[in-house]
Amino acid sequence: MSTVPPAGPDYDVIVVGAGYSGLYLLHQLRSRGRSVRVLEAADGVGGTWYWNRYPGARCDIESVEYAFSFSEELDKEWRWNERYSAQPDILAYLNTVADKFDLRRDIQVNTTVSSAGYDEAAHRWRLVTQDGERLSAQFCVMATGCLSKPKTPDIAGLDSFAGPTYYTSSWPHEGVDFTGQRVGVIGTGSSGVQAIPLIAEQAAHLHVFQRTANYIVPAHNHQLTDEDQTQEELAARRSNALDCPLGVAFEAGELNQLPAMELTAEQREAEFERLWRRGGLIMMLAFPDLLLEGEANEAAAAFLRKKIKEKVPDPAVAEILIPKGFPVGSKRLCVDTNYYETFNRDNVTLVDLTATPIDRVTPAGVRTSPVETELDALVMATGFDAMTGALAAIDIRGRGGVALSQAWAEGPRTYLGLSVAGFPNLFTVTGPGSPSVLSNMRLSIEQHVRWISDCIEYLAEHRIASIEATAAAQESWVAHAAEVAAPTVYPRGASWYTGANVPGKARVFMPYIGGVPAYREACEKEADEGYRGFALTPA
Ligand code: FAD
Ligand code: N01
Repeated sequence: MSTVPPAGPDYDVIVVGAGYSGLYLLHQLRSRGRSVRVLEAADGVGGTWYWNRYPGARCDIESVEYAFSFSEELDKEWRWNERYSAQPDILAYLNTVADKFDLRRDIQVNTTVSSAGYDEAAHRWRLVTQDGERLSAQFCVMATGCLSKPKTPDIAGLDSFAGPTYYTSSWPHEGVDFTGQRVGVIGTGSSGVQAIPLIAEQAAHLHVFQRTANYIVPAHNHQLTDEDQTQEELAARRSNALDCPLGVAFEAGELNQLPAMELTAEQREAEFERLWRRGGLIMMLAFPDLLLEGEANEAAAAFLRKKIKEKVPDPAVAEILIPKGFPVGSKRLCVDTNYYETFNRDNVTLVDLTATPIDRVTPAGVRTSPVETELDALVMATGFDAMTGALAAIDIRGRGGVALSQAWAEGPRTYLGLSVAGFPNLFTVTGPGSPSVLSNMRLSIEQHVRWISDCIEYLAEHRIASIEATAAAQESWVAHAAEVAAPTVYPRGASWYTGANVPGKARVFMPYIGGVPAYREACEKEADEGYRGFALTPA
């Protein structure tokens, strides 16, 4: 019996975050008899889909594959309207999930966790919220999201702008009407690429401030019918997705298996064209060697450059839109609807920040050397402190009071992206070191939630008080993850995958590139063999 009195209400598990991960964790853990409290900073559920309400926000994993797979009843009750659903539909879906499985009664919204410390004697996590509320639990699961902590852009004078500044990552719920306004958008990653075409349709004039041109493929979004989402179709897709490195469904024979250079130039072109017409992220899998640095990757880059020139007749504008200096895929591929066509409009100006960098934001607008662009509104599509940002924002202390930020000073180190040595009874969902953002996140979230729930059940059955990744297992996993990433293009780009978008952040390629099937096998082996990579302390 512990001598440390529980601080505040005590649970089996506290989950931080109520997006896809937090919702499914609550459902799983509660149905296995655990007492669970979910703490969420927002005033509603949905995570990513609660916050990112900018015009054009939608998924780029097909809706039917982005939907939870755990309930046939839910499948039957919900219908997706589009191949790639818009944010309001996905948020409505997640709210339906919360209602259908009666989740809200255990979710505490408007609650930001500011610290979490491990009480070694009691084997419990003690959490404190921004409002000073204290709660404790045997296990703490961080379902805080990989793309949930907006990055603070390093642009001088940002606060001095006289007009409104909107962040795509925390867009006003009531929407924004840009009619008649001169609008500036800074940022041309996935968020900017989705928002820019729609803002251009509304604004009097749109100025797009581009620092890096991205590789972009078309969505070819379209309406879905009931036949697209029968139970048989969903089952087939889910089963196919399990075998795909990215966790997305391809039918047998749909993907070419030959290295790019074993085909003639015409055959390669035809293959790229086929996937371009299909639309979406499948372009990344056109050739098995595409994501290795070399000729295959350069062939893909050449194909995408050609497409830009076809879509944008003004050669000077097309040249600015052509990505330079990094391989295809090393920064996340964007998926668009009407992005390039937007730059053919008379009311859109593309500002090349590599030629004229932003000097500062002024009360009147944005000054790039040597001109000042006057604006009525500014939109920041400047991205996230990805994968570690939301965790770093919480003062997390493990054994001996060691801070997670200290343990990760040189980049995140985890065992399987699920657990950190020195931080017993703490789990991370889709953490660094797991396929996470390189996969269909819904699939990877479900896999993690089941693994964590199984593990917690095992510990209860075997009367184990604490579980902690061993330093040896962690180091071996970190080394393996680095080894599989090394020959790929991923570590090369100055991307958020590597922390390069946040000044001062350690440069480490964070997700696991070994693929969903190999990763799942490693997790299953760990559980099947009784958690040999972990130290277990009996109660
Ligand atoms: P999140 O949805 O990020 O939820 C985390 C929650 O934790 C948030 O609600 C946050 O408020 C809360 N939180 C964080 N810190 C604290 C704290 N200290 N205290 C309390 N609460 C806290 N992935 C795909 O696979 N396919 C897609 O098409 C896709 N599209 C995307 C589009 C956008 C615009 C973005 C930004 C991401 C997209 N992603 C996509 C990735 C997406 O983040 C995941 O698919 C998924 O939604 C993540 O769910 P989650 O529950 O793990 O995290
Ligand atoms: O963020 P980003 P995002 N001055 O980091 C620029 C997911 N997602 O929100 O590349 C000028 O990709 C920055 O320029 P640079 C998806 O995983 C999915 O768009 O650093 N510019 C870049 O252009 C995605 O990858 C969807 O040179 C500055 C942009 O801002 C991830 O979320 C939709 C700057 C940031 O791009 C993040 O996407 C949306 C500065 N100081 C998001 N600072 C789907 O389609 C930054 N930039 C499903």
